[in-house]
Amino acid sequence: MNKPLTTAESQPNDLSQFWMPFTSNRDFKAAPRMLVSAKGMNYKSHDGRDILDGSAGLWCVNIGHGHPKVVEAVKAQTDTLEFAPSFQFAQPLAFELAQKLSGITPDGMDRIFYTNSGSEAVDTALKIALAYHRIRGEGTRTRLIGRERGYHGVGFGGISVGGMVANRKFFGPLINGVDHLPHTHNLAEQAFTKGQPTWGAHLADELERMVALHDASNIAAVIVEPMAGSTGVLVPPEGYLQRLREITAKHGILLIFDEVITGFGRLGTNFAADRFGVKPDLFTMAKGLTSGYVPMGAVAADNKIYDTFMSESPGGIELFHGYTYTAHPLACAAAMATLQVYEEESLFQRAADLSPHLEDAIHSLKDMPNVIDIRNIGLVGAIELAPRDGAPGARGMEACIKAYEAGLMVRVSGDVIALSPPFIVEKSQIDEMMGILSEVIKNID
Ligand code: PXG
Ligand code: PLP
Repeated sequence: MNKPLTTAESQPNDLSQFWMPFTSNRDFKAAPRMLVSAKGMNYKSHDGRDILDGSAGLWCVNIGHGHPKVVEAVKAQTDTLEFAPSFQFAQPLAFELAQKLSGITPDGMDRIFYTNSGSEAVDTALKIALAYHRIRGEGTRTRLIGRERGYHGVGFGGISVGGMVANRKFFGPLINGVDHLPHTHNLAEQAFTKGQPTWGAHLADELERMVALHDASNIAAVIVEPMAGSTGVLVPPEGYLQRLREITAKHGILLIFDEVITGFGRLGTNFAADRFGVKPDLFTMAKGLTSGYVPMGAVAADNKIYDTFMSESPGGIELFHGYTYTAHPLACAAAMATLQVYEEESLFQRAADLSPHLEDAIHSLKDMPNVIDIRNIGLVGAIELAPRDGAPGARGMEACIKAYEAGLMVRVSGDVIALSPPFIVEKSQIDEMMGILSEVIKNID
């Protein structure tokens, strides 16, 4: 029987129905942190306070909140065409956006497959890799290689190649035939490095061991985040990504960069591929694509991959994959307007220009209590706190809550505090963030 819209069990202010993601529901619902509006660099909390956005929402709101150009574009699109199917039909913005995107993707990576999130983009990239090898007659290439401490979203593909234990351990055997490269984080060798660590490129050579073990003819793809974000900001060692590129190319293995966080200016360039001068075969994007105003993700593929599907598949549908909301008109409108804002306000350059200031400011917290590492690249910074005995993550979570109470939103992963502000941030606001964080860190034991 249909329930009426209001029932006895849904009272105003009843928080029990929304099962919150990646959150302690019990702790949150006992002491909620509710955000009710946002503009520019600030959220407004339910108790009327301004909360400085140190994390661009969840690493996505690169242009800042409530930008009128994107807001207007989405409103206008709603009036014109709110939905159109992308299976066997299409709407023009999908093509216009792909064309615009191809103007900023690395040369020869001009083919765009849309999804609705980063997780879907990861699944899509892995499926394209498998299908690509099969369609060109190398269907034995099925093995996927991820990396320890990798985060590739929460789909079964993403958690299989991902390497965050808590995200994997409850979910059975996952997908078959996956190996993991070692992660590149090593405090003894790298603590308090500014920018890229010099130690660690040799860890890419582990891929040669995997090739020796399995044979290249069985390996489809390697997927890594160029800079690992979710797992606590792991900056790639100098030469590491170049080495992965050399080894994958040598053995005919596709290299997939997961640029869900690093894409769209976060490292001061269009993509991390540009920053590090390494071109993958496929890469994912999401978050900054629409600055989070409407959900959207995408995969960019090397033209040769798309061309192979067009020339080698027998006719009819070339790739049996897609989402109801692939190329959703509102998402396309948000992305078009967001890309325009990036361009008009030179925001990627602004992120690059602010990077030295963030670096100096964050490294000034070096001698605070319990701080065991500080790292940074582009407009990303991280402060790693020592874990409490027997309670890893507790100190980090306390820092997150205390910062919020003091008017600053940060992301915490375990005991790592991550900062990734919108690119419109002012230097004075970066300083304000450090002021709050230093008080917070001083006041937790
Ligand atoms: N790949 C990477 C590299 C990501 O960072 C995803 C895939 C999944 O995207 P979706 O849109 O499905 O969430 C991500 C997402 C954090 C944090 O605080 C990071 C993400 C999401 C939420 C929180 O580190 N990254
Ligand atoms: N489940 C059912 C029963 C469906 O009909 C569909 C789509 O038609 C899906 C899942 C997939 O949904 P989406 O295309 O939004 O990913």
